[in-house]
Amino acid sequence: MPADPLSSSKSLVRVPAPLKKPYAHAAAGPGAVLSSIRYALRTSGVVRAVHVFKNVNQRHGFDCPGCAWPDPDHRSVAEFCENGARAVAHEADARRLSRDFFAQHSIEDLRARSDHWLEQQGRLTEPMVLRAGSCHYEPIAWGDAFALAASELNALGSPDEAAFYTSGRASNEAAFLYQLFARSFGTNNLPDCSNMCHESSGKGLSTTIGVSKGTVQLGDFEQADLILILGQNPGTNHPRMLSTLAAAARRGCKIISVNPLRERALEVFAHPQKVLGLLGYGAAISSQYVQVRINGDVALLKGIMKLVVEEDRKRGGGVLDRAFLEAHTVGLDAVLGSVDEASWDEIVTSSGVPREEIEEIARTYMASERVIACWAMGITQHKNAVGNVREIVNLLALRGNLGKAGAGVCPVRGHSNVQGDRTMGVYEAPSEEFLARLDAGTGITSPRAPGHDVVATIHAMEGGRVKVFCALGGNFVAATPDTPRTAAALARCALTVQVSTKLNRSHLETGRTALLLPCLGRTEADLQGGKRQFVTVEDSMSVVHRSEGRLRPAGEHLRSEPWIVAHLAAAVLGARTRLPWTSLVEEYDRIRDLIEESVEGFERFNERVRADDGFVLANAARERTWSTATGRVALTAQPIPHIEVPPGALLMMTIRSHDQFNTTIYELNDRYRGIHGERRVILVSPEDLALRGLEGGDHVDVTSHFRGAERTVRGFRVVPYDIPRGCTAMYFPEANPLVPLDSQADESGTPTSKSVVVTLALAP
Ligand SMILES: Nc1nc2c(c(=O)[nH]1)N[C@H]1C(S)=C(S)[C@@H](COP(=O)(O)OP(=O)(O)OC[C@H]3O[C@@H](n4cnc5c(=O)[nH]c(N)nc54)[C@H](O)[C@@H]3O)O[C@H]1N2
Ligand SMILES: Nc1nc2c(c(=O)[nH]1)N[C@H]1C(S)=C(S)[C@@H](COP(=O)(O)OP(=O)(O)OC[C@H]3O[C@@H](n4cnc5c(=O)[nH]c(N)nc54)[C@H](O)[C@@H]3O)O[C@H]1N2
Ligand SMILES: [Mo]
Repeated sequence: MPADPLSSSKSLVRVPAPLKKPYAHAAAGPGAVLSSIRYALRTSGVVRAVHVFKNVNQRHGFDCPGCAWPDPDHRSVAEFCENGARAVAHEADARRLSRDFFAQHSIEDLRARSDHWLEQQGRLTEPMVLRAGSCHYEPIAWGDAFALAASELNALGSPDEAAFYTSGRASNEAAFLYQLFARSFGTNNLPDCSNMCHESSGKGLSTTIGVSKGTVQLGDFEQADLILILGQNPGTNHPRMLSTLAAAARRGCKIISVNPLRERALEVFAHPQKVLGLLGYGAAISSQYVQVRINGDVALLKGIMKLVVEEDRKRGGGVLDRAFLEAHTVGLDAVLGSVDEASWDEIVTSSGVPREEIEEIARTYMASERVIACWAMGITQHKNAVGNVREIVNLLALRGNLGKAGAGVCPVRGHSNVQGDRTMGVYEAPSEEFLARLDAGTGITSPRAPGHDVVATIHAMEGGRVKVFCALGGNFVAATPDTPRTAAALARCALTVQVSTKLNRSHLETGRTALLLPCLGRTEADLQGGKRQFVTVEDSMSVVHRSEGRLRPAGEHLRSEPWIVAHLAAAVLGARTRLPWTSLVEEYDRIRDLIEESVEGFERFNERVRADDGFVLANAARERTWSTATGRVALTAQPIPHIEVPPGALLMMTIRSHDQFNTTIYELNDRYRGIHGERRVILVSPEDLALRGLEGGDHVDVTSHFRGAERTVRGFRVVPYDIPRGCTAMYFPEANPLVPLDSQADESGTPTSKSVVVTLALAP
């Protein structure tokens, strides 16, 4: 196999040549596969690696923990991508973290290490405790760990002084038990990673089309005439989506990408499976690439709508889908008003996209009968993020692109089961309908007062109102905004509990006492009562299916997430609960039976999920039934947002590199962007650099500005990059100390990680 020329580069920061001509090497090509195989061999060893790759996303294998993109009905032998392979290899790590490791390394010592180093130390193998005043974690027996948690939780003045965080990798079974435990304990404090991710999509969609999820299925991508990709970088974050896009492009479907960066994998792409057959070839993905300004999406969408409406008027109808609009929507006049009001000056200045380019998009949109809009974090992490989503709905509705084959909305989820966790009730603001059904099915009496989301939890810890913090996976302190502030908030807790597979920053920024509870990962066989169990997950398109690990667990003391949650619940609730917690986890069918009784849409759960491809949850909006207040799609007038960026300042977005999964850093490279060996970088346009007298490779201190407060990170290297003037990008999580905790999206509360106002100064 030919080596990938970019990944073999040894230079520290490879500054990419101006991207005037198309990137010559196909993304996800030979280098992609080679690099994940190399990574797997290094971390897992040959036998384990082969075993792992054979079972990813197969019907009787485990669900890839990489992302939430669905599996096609016709799976190829290896239905995974480079990054999925890497996520899997990272979990199947042959290295072990023993009690000796913790005896050798104090908390202070570990704090001084990089996140990359921490995750590279191997799998956690036994429960550990950090006792008040101690500098080292020490082993603790499972039973003693639960007793300790129980005594701290039961000593609280109120159940609302505890918060239970979930990261989106937890299975449906684990998530269901977890929220059941929190609500049995007496609180809705169930913050989750969704609060920082697609919360804005959920809010925007539930209030417009009446469901909080996407409406399309994989089959719709085979019928669409146009796919819009807004604020999403699938080449890196959802590589298997590229297969779907490439297939669509090959049959003539238009694909328009809207992004401040020219993400190479969206421009050119080669199919990794073809590469395995030594056939590597590339195909143009995007028919049009629109380099919008950060947060210029509403202006751009407004411009497209303006042209669509004008054309309809010019032709005397036939462009707008009047039949759909009259039968299915309310609020059209308000939308038309906002479209008429917007001036071209404002549209072009705010979007940063020339009028001719917007005209080209509008022509393609009007020539397409079936349009899908996909989006991710570039849309959801802004102050006006919910408005962004509503404007996407407006655009689609104008031509009836909702609830019909080959058309609809597709918020592309991040974590592999983040959507399922919500379906299972991991949500701080559940509806009365959900709670009533849960209570009827389980016999508990759920609290009704809404709980804290992620940002509110941090505030409550700061204020001493939350004293016990428990996390089912994730890396709370690194993933949340304002890192030092969040760390200080956690330090005020009496107890922090982390259920984890690998060491991370959140194990080091703890409460007075801390528990580290090691769990099985997706890839590992989960034996209960001598019988191998499977769990279930829900993908981005509402398909619920099985996931069953095969590997020998990384250690004999590891327990499954459902087991840990159930035993914690039994210890904490004692005689206060009538639920048979420990018996539920002896046979997971029993958990699923309880889910069937307690959650809408899970009739005959155990039977249906045993079908080869699982089953699809009903989605009313797909059938043009709108569960909104009016029973119709709510069209809304969205103002073009204006973020105040003072002269000299830049608008900064935090983005993911190729070699990371959220806070887990696999390697220090970002191959498709040509950045190697360094993550503490800031991407700036050559014009903005020249204005500031800066050059590529310079070290700068970056300061964010919000409501008069300043936050600074030091010594980031400047990379000249093809990015609109006035815009800049840095990596998540290195840039999180710059993201102000109180800068949140309206309605959804999502931290505005894609619009941070910053200034640069040459580092002394
Ligand atoms: N390998 C890998 N896969 C992952 C993850 C990972 O870290 N690594 N994370 C998972 C998770 S939890 C999630 S949520 C998804 C995230 O998937 P993405 O949303 O694709 O991830 P980000 O890197 O945050 O990318 C945001 C993209 O939006 C663009 N963007 C930023 N601001 C704007 C804007 O204002 N307008 C527009 N139009 N574009 C904008 C950025 O340039 C970037 O291309 O990926 C999931 N999959
Ligand atoms: N600035 C900025 N901040 C962001 C974002 C951004 O774009 N910019 N994105 C946000 C988004 S979209 C998200 S989803 C959040 C992510 O926030 P989180 O979900 O909290 O973070 P992750 O990095 O995905 O969590 C990684 C940790 O999960 C643990 N883990 C891995 N597998 C398992 C498992 O099977 N079980 C258990 N129990 N633990 C496991 C490992 O210990 C690992 O260290 O971050 C958000 N933060
Ligand atoms: Mo996410």
